[in-house]
Amino acid sequence: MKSWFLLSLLCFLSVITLAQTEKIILDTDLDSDVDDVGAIAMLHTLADHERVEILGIIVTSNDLFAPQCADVLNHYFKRPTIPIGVEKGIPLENASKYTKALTQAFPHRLQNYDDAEDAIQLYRKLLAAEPDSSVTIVTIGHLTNLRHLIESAPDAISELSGLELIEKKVKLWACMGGQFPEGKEANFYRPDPESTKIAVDQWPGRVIYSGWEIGNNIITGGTYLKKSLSPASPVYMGYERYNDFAGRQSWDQSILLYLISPDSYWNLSPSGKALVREDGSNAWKRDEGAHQQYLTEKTPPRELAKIIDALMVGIYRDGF
Ligand SMILES: [Ca+2]
Repeated sequence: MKSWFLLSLLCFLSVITLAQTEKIILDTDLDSDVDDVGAIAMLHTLADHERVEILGIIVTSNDLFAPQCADVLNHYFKRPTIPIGVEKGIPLENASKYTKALTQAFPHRLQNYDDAEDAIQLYRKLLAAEPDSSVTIVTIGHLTNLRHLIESAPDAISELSGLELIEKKVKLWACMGGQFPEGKEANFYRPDPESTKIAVDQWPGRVIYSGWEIGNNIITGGTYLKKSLSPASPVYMGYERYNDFAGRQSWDQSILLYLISPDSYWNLSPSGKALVREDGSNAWKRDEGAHQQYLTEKTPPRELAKIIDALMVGIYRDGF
């Protein structure tokens, strides 16, 4: 009995010791699809259990209510001071099924799109303040703001260029985007394939891609979510407005699950580099000296869906 107890204690302690708190900047196109809402809900569950620290949220979207909607989610999950950045000076619209409704229904700090910070300044400020090689940038949308970070010049925030800041501060770019080993996926081709090509070609460090094929078979946000969430939750309202809990692919949540448990649920491709064409489609070139890899399937998608659904409703198990 005693040895069983000691063994259990050792296993528990090893899980605690191994679990790192990942410093994350999330770059999201919180507008057209609802998996961004699911990913942000999941991120807050992980923050509740100190698996991640959310440094900031970059909203890469032309949706008039997207930054306020991110702010709504941060307020609901009791992190109302998370800084939010947007691309300034762009034409705005509201085509989202849920951003306006959430903004009107729930408390938030930002009253207008332009109350959010400038995305490039925020990216630079957040990176400059962190220790070397400590930040993971997670992109779950298109790459316009990331491209602008790469191309940013030294300024009052940092004497380093954007590329130098990335080299010094970022340990990983975790990217939901592309289709592997070859294909055409929306984050890469719509609406800004030029920025995709620049970001992928010029990125100086390690990249892990979760391609379209990974999240496409993982269906979450259905009946389980409806039963498990309070109707007073903005996550509930988001999924209700989007497709009334008919279930949705989990492209954006998948890269987060990989991040907190990199050895568990997927295999990694051999090292190489994504080759982005002008139309945003991509291929793959194997290269042992390169620092990019993409996820390949290992765990049945139905199992992954259960884990992601649980994390989206706030349930966390040790050992993820
Ligand atoms: Ca997205």
